[in-house]
Amino acid sequence: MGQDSALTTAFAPPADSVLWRKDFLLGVATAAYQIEGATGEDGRLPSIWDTFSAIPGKVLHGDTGAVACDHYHRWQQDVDLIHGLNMEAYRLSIAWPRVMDAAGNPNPKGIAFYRELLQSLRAKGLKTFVTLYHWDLPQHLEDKGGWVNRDTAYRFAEYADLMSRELAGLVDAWSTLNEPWCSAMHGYGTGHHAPGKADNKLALQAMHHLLLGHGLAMQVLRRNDPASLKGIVANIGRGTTDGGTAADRRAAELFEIQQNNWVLDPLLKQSYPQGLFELWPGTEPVVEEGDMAVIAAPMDYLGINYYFRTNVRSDGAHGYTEIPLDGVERTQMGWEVFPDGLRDLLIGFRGEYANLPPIYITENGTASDDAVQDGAVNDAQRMSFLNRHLAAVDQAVKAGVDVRGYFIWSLMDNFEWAFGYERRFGIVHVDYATQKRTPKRSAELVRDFLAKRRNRQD
Ligand code: IFM
Repeated sequence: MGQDSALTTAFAPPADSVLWRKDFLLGVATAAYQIEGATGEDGRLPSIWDTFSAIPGKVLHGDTGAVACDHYHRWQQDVDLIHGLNMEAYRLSIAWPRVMDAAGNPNPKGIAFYRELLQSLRAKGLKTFVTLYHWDLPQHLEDKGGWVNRDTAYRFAEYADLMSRELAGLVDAWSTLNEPWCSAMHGYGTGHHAPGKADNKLALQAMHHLLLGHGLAMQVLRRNDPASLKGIVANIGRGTTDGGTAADRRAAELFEIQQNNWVLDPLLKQSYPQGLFELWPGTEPVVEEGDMAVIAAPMDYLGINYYFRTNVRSDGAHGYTEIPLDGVERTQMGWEVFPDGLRDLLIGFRGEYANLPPIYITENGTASDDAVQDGAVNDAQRMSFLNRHLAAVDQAVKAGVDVRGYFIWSLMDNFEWAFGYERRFGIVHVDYATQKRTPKRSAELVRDFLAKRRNRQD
């Protein structure tokens, strides 16, 4: 497995690590559909993930989010859990289909759920990072074309308007979208995610409307909740090649262009990267006058989610093909553990984007096949993973990148989309038969570090 065993049993950052700085925020993250369950309660409407996961063969073992971690009913216990782990911040998402009906009217019961949750987090001194869209589009909007339909961007801004009027003052940082790359590419390009369409041209149009929705939402968030931070969360990936030709090197560049620049260039440079259309000719989206300026509205922060590296070579035409490397450490997802990628991408973005906002690492973590044994879960591989990625963040900070916090994905094991419940990303184990939560060893180690940091005199 190639683990660094010296790092697996402890969480002890060096004295000069940014992790010791009390203003470097440490927290945990989740998302509504992955933990809440209660998909038919209190007026919640169906989402695209309810529809998609009900189709045989779309999700491993036929799992759905109908119950998930039953967080909708157990949220008080979960807030205590987060607080008990000494976390300083909690990143969650709001389920759009829970808070608005199909005519755009508020659903008071759904809104009350999030208001009470946020009030309770605030009462415990936790900072709240709230994502408006973590993939659970109301099905009635997908029925009208979903993100391929420009109108969805305007509906999203209405939803952002409602939420920021209702919840103003309870949110420290709003994020409009989580990982638009996944919504566009997996939702409309590969079809691996809801709504399951598979056409790159649709994916590019969906991305444009997602980003337009982001820009429109930024305007209403600024108006309704001026004191909060506002931004977006992008998933980034490292692309490298073990091939020796110029075409292989260009393939690695193209990989990163579609993975990173497709999202970051419109936000920070007001344009789509040309390499995207070299890779996928004929997929240029319809862009109306003024859209790019709306999309590129200044942000208070950029959320970065990082998980792995992809090795590619030229496909012999104008694209890349993935060539998995042998002998590297991989997670339960099959993803390569590659902390240097996070450091190198952060440093690269700092050079590439003059207007790069302050960064929060809004997700980083690993899945492992964890089981409770004698009441405990020894997830040594996870602690090693977290240690090495936090060290990579520290290196980026020392190189001048303005990173202000880090959220572990995830608080607890949950519905891992097309992989259902088999893949376990939590620092807290969930027994889905009983809903018992058991903090894993990594959770205990982070908890103890946070207590030490809090009590340190400096
Ligand atoms: O579980 C997901 C999350 O919803 C979005 N980012 C990646 C995680 C792990 O796949």
